[in-house]
Amino acid sequence: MAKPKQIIRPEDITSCESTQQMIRKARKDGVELFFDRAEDVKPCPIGADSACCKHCSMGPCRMNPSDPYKRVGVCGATVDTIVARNFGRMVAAGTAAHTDHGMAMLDLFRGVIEGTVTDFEIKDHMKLFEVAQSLDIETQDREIKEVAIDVYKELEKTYTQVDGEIPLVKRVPKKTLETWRKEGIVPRGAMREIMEMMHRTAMGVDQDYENITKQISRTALADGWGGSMVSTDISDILFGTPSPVEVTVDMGVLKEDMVNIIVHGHEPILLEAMMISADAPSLKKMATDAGAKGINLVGMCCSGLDVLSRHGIPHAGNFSSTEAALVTGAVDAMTVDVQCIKQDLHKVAGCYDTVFITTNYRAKIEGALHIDLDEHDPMKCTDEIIIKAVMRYKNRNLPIEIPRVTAKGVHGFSHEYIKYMLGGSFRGGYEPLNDNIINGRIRGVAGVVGCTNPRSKQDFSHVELVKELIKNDILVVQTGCSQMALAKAGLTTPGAASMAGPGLAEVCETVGIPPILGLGACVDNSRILMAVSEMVHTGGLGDSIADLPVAGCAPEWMSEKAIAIGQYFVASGVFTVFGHTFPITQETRFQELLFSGLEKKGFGKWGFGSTPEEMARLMIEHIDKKRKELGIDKARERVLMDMSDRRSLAANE
Ligand code: NFS
Ligand code: SF4
Repeated sequence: MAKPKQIIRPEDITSCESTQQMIRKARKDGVELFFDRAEDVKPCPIGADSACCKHCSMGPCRMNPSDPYKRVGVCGATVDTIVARNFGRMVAAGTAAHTDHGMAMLDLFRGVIEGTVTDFEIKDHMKLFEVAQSLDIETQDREIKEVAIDVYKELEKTYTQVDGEIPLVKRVPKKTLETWRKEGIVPRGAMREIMEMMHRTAMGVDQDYENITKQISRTALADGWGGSMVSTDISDILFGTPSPVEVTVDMGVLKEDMVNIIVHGHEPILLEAMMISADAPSLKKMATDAGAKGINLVGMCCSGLDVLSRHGIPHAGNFSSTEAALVTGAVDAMTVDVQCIKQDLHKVAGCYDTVFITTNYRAKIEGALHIDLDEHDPMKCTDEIIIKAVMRYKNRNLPIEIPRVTAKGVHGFSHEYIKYMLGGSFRGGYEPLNDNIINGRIRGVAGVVGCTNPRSKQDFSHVELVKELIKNDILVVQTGCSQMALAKAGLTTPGAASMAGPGLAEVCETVGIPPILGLGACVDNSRILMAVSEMVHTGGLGDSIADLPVAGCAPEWMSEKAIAIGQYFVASGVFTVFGHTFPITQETRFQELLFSGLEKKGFGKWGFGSTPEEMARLMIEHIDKKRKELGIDKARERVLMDMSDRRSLAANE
């Protein structure tokens, strides 16, 4: 007799209360979610260790993960070659995703400059001029349009240049750039690097894992300092650089008496256009005529984070909650563009009569309604989406259950704003941050970013890790689904300083900021690169990014994009820890190179932790090691001593 299937408790699947509630509802409704499939579809143990190759039809060839050097592929490829090639292709895919997204932003920018796109404009002139100056483009006494054309031409090289160095490396700290030049890994143009990565990892080409690793770094750097950074800069120029804004998050942002539209995906243009449509008097009237109180636009995943940072649009949740939001039955339309969109959203939407629409020609879903968003007339698409959503509202006939869970928090930090908030408008700069790191109030800075994954309890590692870090006086910067995990947990408020260590709490209270700063979508990890570069340029903390007391982590990652991000942080000099799984065969020379060899060459390195405590420990140890190398470890001991003296004085008073 078949063993009865074990039912896992929702509270063991996710820390997110609203998602737990919706898992229960889905079970009652007989609707399958990806959490269920994560149980049914066990990961292939050989694939999980990346110990197989299917790059040609002499294979697929499986290695022996428990004795990795016992076997080679039919062509003779060793396990090091195989794992390095697989890793390289993940980086190429992740880089392609971010750079193609950046390319779409550049297309839009070009349309705006040429006047073929008329619904958007250059909104942030100051950012345009700053970007221009960082590229050595003359701005003095020049028209906006002239500068914009030059910025466009220069940034296009990020993609198309076949030789030389991508333009944004002008922002990289000198010593870091020297390390790259020495190693021969300064990216030329993203298209070239991705192409070469794919070529070199094909059957019978590059079969030296160290040489492959150089191209892995070069490709990833074309993402971080290329495609992703272009995407952030252009989005800021067109839609405005974010500044702190209070936002409501979690599934309770859906409203039973409104037309609810969720926008999920990655390119900000869809939600920006939706905002314009949702504001059109005729469409608003259509919604109220249908008996609704209005149109309720809500974001999810990175699209949501973009408009949450810029406009304070409410956010319903991260990657693991996208199906769950549909289970509420309250979503009248869900509209998606590219990346991280599960194919079964279409099916789940069907179970609840939600209109599910794809909008990007690159990303269609079989059977789903496609309404193409053309940047030359974006509202044609978004108006139609709203009309369809209103129709669905009018014909609602299924019971609705919206979790009554919301949290408020402050988001929308940028490296520019960090500069301003620390120094005030007259003496904006990173000196106060560096000073507080040097004097030991702040122990270091950590970037906690990345996805959620049904194979890891949703949000749990993000929240526990960040709590541990701030408790240890480490200032945390965040992006992506991780930022949303902390937002839902209510920790992105200035009040969260009470959970921070005494030094960090003091700084946060003085400046009036949370100890956890949300910087936006995953492409906005480029803001973290800019922030760490500013820390180096400001001085006192070494000459390269690798000298800084900083660390990064993606505790619940799932996407190839996360691997590309991890690698560009490592190549830039940051110790980067991943959680729950890592696509590598243990005890191979490739692993040794990634986890320690790279650091000896002046880069960062990878780390792995299976629990949030272990990840925190690795990060804190690294930060302390860097403090010691900088000779600032004693200052922290003094400051902590002072604080405990002050506290015992206060207690005796
Ligand atoms: Ni980043 Fe954003 Fe989320 Fe992961 Fe996907 S939405 S780009 S890849 S899952 S953080
Ligand atoms: Fe096997 Fe080599 Fe072909 Fe890979 S490239 S499948 S290791 S024969």
